[in-house]
Parts: sequence; C-alpha cells; structure tokens
Amino acid sequence: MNQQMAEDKEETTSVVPENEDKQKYKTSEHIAFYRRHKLRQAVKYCALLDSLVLTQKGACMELFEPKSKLRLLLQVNAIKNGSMRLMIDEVHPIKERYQVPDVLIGEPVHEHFRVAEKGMDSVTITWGIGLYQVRIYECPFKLELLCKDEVTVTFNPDGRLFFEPLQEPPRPGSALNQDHTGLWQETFGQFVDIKANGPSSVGLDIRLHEFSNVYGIPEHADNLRLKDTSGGEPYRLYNLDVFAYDIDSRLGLYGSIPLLLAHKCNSTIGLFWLNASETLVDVQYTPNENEGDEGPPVKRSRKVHHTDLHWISESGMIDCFVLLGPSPSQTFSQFAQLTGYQALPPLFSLGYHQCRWNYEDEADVKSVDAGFDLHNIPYDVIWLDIEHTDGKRYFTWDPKRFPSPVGLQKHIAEKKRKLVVISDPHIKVDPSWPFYCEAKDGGHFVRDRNGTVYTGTCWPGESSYLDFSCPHTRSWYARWYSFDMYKGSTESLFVWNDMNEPSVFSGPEQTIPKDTIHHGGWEHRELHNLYGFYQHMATVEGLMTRSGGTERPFVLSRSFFAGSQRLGAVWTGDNVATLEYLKISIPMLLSLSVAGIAFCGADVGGFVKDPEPELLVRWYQAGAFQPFFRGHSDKSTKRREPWLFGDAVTTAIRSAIEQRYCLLPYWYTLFYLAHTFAQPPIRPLWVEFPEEERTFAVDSQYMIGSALLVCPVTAAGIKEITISFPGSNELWYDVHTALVYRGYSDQTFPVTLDTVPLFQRGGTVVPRRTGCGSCTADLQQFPINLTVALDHKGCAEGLSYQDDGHSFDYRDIKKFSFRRFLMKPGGLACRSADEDGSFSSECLVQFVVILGMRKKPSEVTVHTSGFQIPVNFQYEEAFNKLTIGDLDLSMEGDWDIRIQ
Ligand code: NBV
Repeated sequence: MNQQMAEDKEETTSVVPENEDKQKYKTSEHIAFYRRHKLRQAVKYCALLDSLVLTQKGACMELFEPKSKLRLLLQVNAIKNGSMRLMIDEVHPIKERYQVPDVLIGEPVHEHFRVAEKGMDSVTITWGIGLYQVRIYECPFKLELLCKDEVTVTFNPDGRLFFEPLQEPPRPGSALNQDHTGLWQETFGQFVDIKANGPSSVGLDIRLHEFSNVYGIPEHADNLRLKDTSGGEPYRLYNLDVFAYDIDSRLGLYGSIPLLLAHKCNSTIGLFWLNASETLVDVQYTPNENEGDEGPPVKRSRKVHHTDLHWISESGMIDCFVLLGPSPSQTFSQFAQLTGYQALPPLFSLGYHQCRWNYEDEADVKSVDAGFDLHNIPYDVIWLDIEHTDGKRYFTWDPKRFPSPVGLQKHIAEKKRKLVVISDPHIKVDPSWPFYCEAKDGGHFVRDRNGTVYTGTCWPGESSYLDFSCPHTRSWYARWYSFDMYKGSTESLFVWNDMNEPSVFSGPEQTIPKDTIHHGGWEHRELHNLYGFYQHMATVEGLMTRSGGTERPFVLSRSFFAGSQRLGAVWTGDNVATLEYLKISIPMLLSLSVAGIAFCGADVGGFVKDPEPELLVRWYQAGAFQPFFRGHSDKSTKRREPWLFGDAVTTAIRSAIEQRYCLLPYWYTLFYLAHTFAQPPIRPLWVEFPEEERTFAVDSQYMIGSALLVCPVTAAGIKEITISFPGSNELWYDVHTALVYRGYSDQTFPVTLDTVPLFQRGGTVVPRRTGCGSCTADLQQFPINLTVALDHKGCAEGLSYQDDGHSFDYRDIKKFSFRRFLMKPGGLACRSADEDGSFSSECLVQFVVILGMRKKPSEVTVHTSGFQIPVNFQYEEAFNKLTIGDLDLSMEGDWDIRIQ
C-alpha cells in the first residue's frame, strides 16, 4: 500500500449500510403458508397401488389422505436426457392449478416404464437397462429413487407432503374475519393480500441419501455450499429489490433458480423444483452441523450421512425433476436439456463495461470514452442509467442531456464500441405519452384484483406495469425496439432491464402485490418469480426482431428464473463497496453458474458507497476473472473511472483489464462450451475435482474452465496468500512466474497490489491474444499465443473456438472454427474439433510457450501443408520453459510442431 492509498484509506473507510428498512421484508415468521407447513403434524398419505397406470409418458397413481379424504394424482416419468420427473396435482381441482409455462424448452421425450416388482406394500417400476428404479410404498406413501439397487433419493420420507386443495371461498363474513392462519387474506404491515383462490400451497420433504454437500438455489448472498437451516431462516426464493442487501443471508434477492445440486465423491444429482410462486427451502444435514457432534470421530464417521430438504411453495403444483447425473457435467447438461443452454454472447459483451448511475450528458459520455483511450485502457461498452430518459419514460431521451443520441452512438461506434441503455418495466402514467396510451389501450398492463389497471410508484412517480407474461404484450413491447419506433436508437445500442422483480416502491416488500392479475386471469402470486424472466425474454425478442434475427442480442437483467440463461446476462444487483461484498461475489457467481446462469457478474467496485483505492483495484482484478465484467456505481458515490486514483491504481486496473482482454479467446471458447454443452465457464473446484472432499466447501478460489485456477485477493493490506492446489496428480503452473506446484498441497505466495494469483493446470492449453488494443474489435488484429502446460506425462490438450463474434452465422451456415490442440511428448498438433465448421479469420498463432519441458530440445520443426520448416526457439532451464517464436501458423489449418 502506498502513502497516498494509506491516507485515502483513513478518509474513506466505509461502513456497510444497514438495509434502509429491514422491516420492509418478510422473514419466514411472516409467511403464513410456510408456518402452516411447519406447524402441521405429518400427514399420512396412502398410495393406491391398484390405481397404477403405465402410459407412453410414464406412470400415474392416486394418493389418498384418509382424514381429509383428499385425493391427489401422482405422475412419474423418466426423461430420455437422464432425468426423472415427479408431479403431484389434485385429481379433480375445482379449477386448473398453475403449471409453469415457457421455462422448459420443449416437450420432454419419455422412457417406457415397466413394472419390475410388486411387493406386499410397494410397487417398483423401471426403464431402459434397469439401472434406475422407482419404488412406491403404499402406506404411508413414500417414493424412492434407486440407482443400482441403492436408495438415492426418497420423496416424503417424513410424511411432510402437504397439498392445499383449491376450495370455494367461505361465505361472506364467515371465516374471513377469523382468518388467523392467512388462508384467504394475509396482512403484512399496511399491506393486505386477498387470496382469490384461498390457500393453495404445496410442500414436500426430500431426502438425499449419503449426500452431505448441497449447492445452488440462487440468489442469496451466502456461501457456495448451502447452510443447514435448522433453527434459522430457510432459503427464500422470492424475487425482490433489496438495496445493499445483507450478506450471509438466506433472504430472497432479485432472482430465483429452484435448482439444487447435491454432490458426493462418486455422484452428483440435481433437484429442479419447477414452481414460480414464493418458495422456501429448508436444508438439514445429518449429522446435524448446527448441533455439533459430540461423538468421537470414529463413531461419527460411521453415521449415515444424508441431507433432508423441505420445499414449500405458495401455489401451483408439485413438479420436481431429479437430474440423475452422475457427473457434475452430466447434471449441467441434463438441466440445459430441460431449460435451455446459455445464449452465446456477442464477443463485445465479454469485454469490459463502464457504467455509472449516471453519466450526465453526451459530453460526459464522450469524455469518459476518451479517458479510456487517453489512459490506454481497453473497454467495449458505456452504459446509460435512468437519467438519460425524458422523465423516466423508457424509449425516450432527455432532450437537454442527450439531444443527439444517434450522433453519440455514431461517435462510440466509430471506435467499434457500444452503448447500453436501461429500460425498466414500470411505465409512467402519462396520457400524453404514446407508449403509455398504446399499452393502456392494448390491455398490456397488469391489473389489480378488481380488474382496473394497477398503479404503484417507481422512478417516474405513478406507474403501471407491463404484463410480460402475455405473449402479445411481449411482441408488442418487442416492436418498440425497432429502429423506427425507438427514435434515437441504432444498431450499436443494447439493453439493460433493471427493477424487474418487479420493484414497486409503494408495494409490499417493495414489489407488486400478489393479488394483482395477469394474462389468463392468473394471480401474480402464481408467477411472481417469472416476471423478470419474461421482461428479459421480451427485450431479447425486441433486439432479435430489430435485426431481422441476424444479430446476437445483448440484454442484462437483474431478475431471473430458470431458463434465463437462454436470454443473456444477469448481475447481482446493489452490492456495497466493502471487502465482504467483493468476497461474497465469488460464491454468488459460482452458485449462479452451477444453476445454469453462466453469464453473470457483480458490480465492480461495489455499487453503494465509495471504495478505497486498494479495494477498487482488488475488485477489478477479481471482476476480470468473472464472466460479466462491469464497473458500476451509485449516483451518490464519487466518480471512480480507473484513472482517478493516481498512477499506481491506474496501472493495476489497466493491467487487470488487459489480462481480461488477452484471455478473451479462452473465455469465448468457454462460452461456446456453455452454449453447446452446458459447461459453466466458472466452476467450483468440486466440479473439476469431484472426488476430492476438501474442495467441496471451497468458494474463495475456483476454476475458469478446466485449465485455470484463480484466487482473487479479497483482503486488505495482506502480505501473503495461501492457495490450496487441488488434485493429487496435478501440476499447477504460476501464470506469472512459470513456477510449478504440486496438487493436493497448500502454498503461500507474497502479495503486492498487482498480485492476482492465477495458475494453469498441467495438461491444458490456453489461447491468448498477444495484445489487446482498445476494444474487442481491435483485439482481433493481434495474433494468438498458446500456453501449453504439461502434465506428469508431458501431455496437454486444449480448444479454441472462433466465429464472427456477432451474428448467427456460426449456427445457420456453420461459419465457425473449433480447433483442438494436442500435445504429446514429441510435439504439438492443431486439428479440427468440429469438421462441420469453417471460418477464415486470418488469425495466426504467433508463438507457443511450453511449461514443464524438462529438457532443452535439439530441434523444433513445423509441419504444415507438406512443408517442414525449422523454427527458432528459446529454452529457459530454470523454469523448464520452451518458447517457440515467429510461427505465424494459421488457426484454421492443420499443423504440427515437432520437438526433438
Ligand atoms: O437505475 C438506477 C439503479 C441502477 O443503477 C442499479 O444498478 C440497479 O440495481 N437501480 C438499481 C435503481 C436504484 C437503486 C437504488
């Protein structure tokens, strides 16, 4: 830390702001349906085994609860992609219950079931080669999923299946007044929620046998490995706008993905609870971690481990998928086959984004843009927040601050950069604004329970909320992004959807009341967690239609649901400029990544409050290794463009951003792998080292793809950092020094302001650009270098994907190049990884660095198109490093480098 920074530290030490008003949000004690489930004694359902019917789609059977005489319909099916689905609905509901639409990408293809065994009190069904079985027990009803005859998952082990059937409303004046259990109405502060359908919640307990590590169900500002919730708050999935949210908390944030992953040494499975209403999940590890364990270690280890989950949703039906894995990558792929793959981002969006609430006017934008050039810092996108509009009317421009938006975009586009503007879902009530009038006349707004257009307050004052759940509304909204409708927009403009939980300042928990009404007459409570997903979908449709379906859209959304990965990027909302928030950004992004959302990021620098310069540097260094990389700040903070804190800070930030740009060929390849095979670009260590227990709870260091291990510095003023290298058979090469370390060891490294611990795994090849220029378009001119890190056997392997970076030609006419690098003792080969693709980029491999080369070669030759050419090389014995230079080999052609 230099003198200047130490002084600044004194001045700006910021305190984490308490949430403005904690009372604004519910905890589980305020949630009536959760209380009802928890207080209820176990209910004894019986499975009517004789009612079993096997159909093309699977198995159906009735469940019966003798006390209430309630009959439920159980459906089980096995899906060809390697998952099993369990659905429970009423046999004869008085009206249809909500089944989540638009999230699954197609009708699943089912396996054929057959009865494997009929016992006295159970029936066992199976499919395919009989690896998996489903055993349904009669009384009390429970359902086991077995793999190779071992029970893996049990549904309803403790009889917590609880299903509130829809019923006719009580006669006026009767039960309503004594409704203390929140059946027909519920009060929170000044807000009264009138439940048109009465109680309609569903819940189920699920036991995961021999699993003691579970992950996922974002979004929470908490550890990667989920905590035991006994005696504390459950994980809440209810999309809310929480400014400066608390960390180490299980309260709901902006988005929800009801996918939980469970992992043990030889198996990973997923549980996908497809329900869009408010959902709470309790997790209990056995042996119980909260109670401590008094037994001696030997006794303890003999105990059977399992994890009990209790899922409770306010409405809808039980629709639960078990992704059978058994590897982490198979589990990711099973989820993507159900809900979709990550959209392939346009290349520019993987560069650095500069945002602030707000850049004041056109001159301000131009000067920030020029600042990047002046300080030689690459960047791709500048962002405009809500103040760019005319009175918070989206699709308009403030006439004083932004009088020539087209000119501004041209100015930016000339440098091959882009503009992103914000577009929120709240619409100013303004009968003189054509957009508002069209929305109102077209019936595009959410209504209140009496059928009138709902109004609440948000940035523009009194506002109404578009009903994005309606396909017509989505298409209508999408058309507003066409160039003729959205005046002042050009093809270099992209979009940011904020406040789409949706945020309503005057609403309960700062969101829209649950009793408002959507398309199809559905209450908001049924689909609350889908609202942001639907706005994201409509905006993406807008950008797609605008380009006639030829250009990849880029849309960032704050709110999300399962499936949002098909649409674009998300970020973690209003974090705070403290080290704790920097630190928690890593598990938050890893949780999103394992739940399918590969393109995610956190506001670099922290949105709220002023970061100390050291923190700002650390945040850039961390952000450069996270999928979505954007600096952003609240309007009440001091300006913090990278060059405002003195040379040392500017240099450190420049270096972090430059490293990001040089590594983009690798990131882009990883995004292609996410897009095609559902493998997340950033991965918890356990994903790459599934058998190594000591990695299971690590969330301070992680993998980028399968080749790089990063451990961002998230502490202030530290002089050293300890890295835990996974993999007993691995070698890890320090990217900065080329020194090598053995796996399954801990090593301590010195830390300076410039330190970003980054290691390449032996056995991998990483492509980088040799320089970065001013933005991603510029970057393309620089040749590639390959870093080959050898494993114990002197081998390595890697991939590189390239296309035009912006269109769908890679998909439509196979204009892409996907190359594989294969290193064996004796040489490196470059071959096609997908013969279907062809793309000529004129991109050259200029040099190759081989790490872990034990002996100086006598000769290095290149073999390409029948030619054999000797090439220059340099060997550094102290580092076992071989550099082969001046190659200029085409990335698209086959070639070999022979090393003798
Ligand atoms: O539009 C203003 C901000 C935005 O900058 C931020 O990124 C969002 O998360 N927005 C929230 C609304 C106001 C937050 C106090």
